Amino acid sequence: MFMRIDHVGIACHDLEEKIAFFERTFDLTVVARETNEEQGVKEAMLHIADGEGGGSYIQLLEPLGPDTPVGKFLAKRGEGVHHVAFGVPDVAEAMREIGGRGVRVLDAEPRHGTLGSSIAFLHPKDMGGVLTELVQAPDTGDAAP
Ligand code: MC0
Repeated sequence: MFMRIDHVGIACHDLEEKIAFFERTFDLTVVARETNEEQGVKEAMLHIADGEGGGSYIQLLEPLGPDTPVGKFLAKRGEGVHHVAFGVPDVAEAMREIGGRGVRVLDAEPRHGTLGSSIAFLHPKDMGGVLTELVQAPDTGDAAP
């Protein structure tokens, strides 16, 4: 079901400062930036590698406000790994299968994710304490609107 690790999401207070750190320390390059109002974040994707089914990235996340998922996470836990995202061939199918195995799927339907992807989240309390995201790359099927 999981094809690869699509990205690791890292919560931060200052996106520009954290991008500069990752660029100068690891020679990574920003390949996309986006403000996602629905998810309450401003984010940047830094490319790591390409593989079968799509690339893998570090995703830096700055909250748009305190009452957002990343804003609440930062207030409670401080900066650090916010979620791990797995590439799947069909996000709707993965939601159905994983949901049928007793894991809470946080989205009723796939949502718009970065780089034109379709995404859904799994509850961290059912995933060993790790907020988990399912990602369907846009070229593997129909992306969410
Ligand atoms: C919260 N908890 C986490 C967590 N966020 N545990 C691990 N990793 C996280 N990221 C834990 C809290 O510590 C708390 O545990 C419990 O979950 C409830 O948290 P809460 O602070 O009371 O907040 P809730 O319940 O209102 O919401 C938590 C939940 C929410 C995970 C359901 O944040 C959510 O729906 N997240 C999915 C959407 C999201 O994160 N979007 C931002 C990334 P205790 O033990 O203290 O009770 S958007 C993104 O990444 C897009 C752009 C993309 O990739 O394309």
